[in-house]
Amino acid sequence: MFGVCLSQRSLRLSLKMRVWVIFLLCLAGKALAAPTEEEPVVEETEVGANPVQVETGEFDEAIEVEEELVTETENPCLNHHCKKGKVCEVDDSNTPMCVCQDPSTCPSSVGEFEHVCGTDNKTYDSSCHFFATKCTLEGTKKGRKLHLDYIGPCKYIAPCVDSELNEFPLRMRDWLKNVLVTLYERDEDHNLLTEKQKLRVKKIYENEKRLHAGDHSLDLLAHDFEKNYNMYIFPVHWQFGQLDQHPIDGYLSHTELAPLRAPLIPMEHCTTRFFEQCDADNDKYIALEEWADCFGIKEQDVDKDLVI
Ligand SMILES: *[C@@H]1O[C@H](CO)[C@@H](O)[C@H](O)[C@H]1NC(C)=O
Ligand SMILES: [Ca+2]
Ligand SMILES: [Ca+2]
Repeated sequence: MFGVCLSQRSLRLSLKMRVWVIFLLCLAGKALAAPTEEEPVVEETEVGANPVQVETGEFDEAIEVEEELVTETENPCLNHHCKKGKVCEVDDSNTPMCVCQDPSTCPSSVGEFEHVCGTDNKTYDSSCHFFATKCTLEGTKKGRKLHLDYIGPCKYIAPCVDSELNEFPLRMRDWLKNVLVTLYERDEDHNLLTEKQKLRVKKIYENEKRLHAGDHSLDLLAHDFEKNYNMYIFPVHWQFGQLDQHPIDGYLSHTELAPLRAPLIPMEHCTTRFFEQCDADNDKYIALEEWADCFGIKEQDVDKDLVI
């Protein structure tokens, strides 16, 4: 996706003002060094990169990779891609096919940060172990219901009460805006943003009234949203566009939302509830209109053309 590595620091989304270090992520490579609770990797910016840019492929369990047949003589598996949890094997007639990966063949995890928690509230050693296990349940009801819930070992997640639920979008919006500004600042020729996007962010970046990144109180965040409402419209749309990829249809599925949800849940215990209530009509998809509404964007400001 992007040809750069973004190392990132504190995503100050947490309720208790804890500083959460997120990832040192290399988007070009497949490295996902994950959250630790130690003090962070020193970084020049305050803002975290967007978890959405964390290797999106990590979560696209439901995305079927086409099992293309390639006329390779030597190794038919060479160009035969399988979706997560499967590996390629050749049958008697040398035809490649995707079969469930044996979890014991997954690289062993080097630390807790590689663990993932499934919706069955079971901890898996790594996402490889998770998807391999899910594959073995394919076709069963249990398999259909099993998703990767979040990154890290399963833990107790406190219930999200109403007052906390209302705080979530305040921090999230602020954070999205800051992520965009950071991408803009760093984007000389890295193509982190398209030209169109850059123009949009430039307006925010150059606005003197902009609330700069920092540890702001919820009151200030709320006040800023009222005062500088227009600055938040694009970031909310942009995030939607980042997620709406498989397919690009104006709706977010559970799987499309996963790259944002999965790293966020262990830090923000209202994540699950927030995105559940975003799906106002309960059809299991979050439409752009629902998404915008969730983040306090007025109906008349929802604009498909901003999702670019
Ligand atoms: C999930 O597992 C964790 C750790 O084993 C436990 O503390 C937590 O209470 C469980 N959550 C639920 C909803 O059962
Ligand atoms: Ca979609
Ligand atoms: Ca919906």
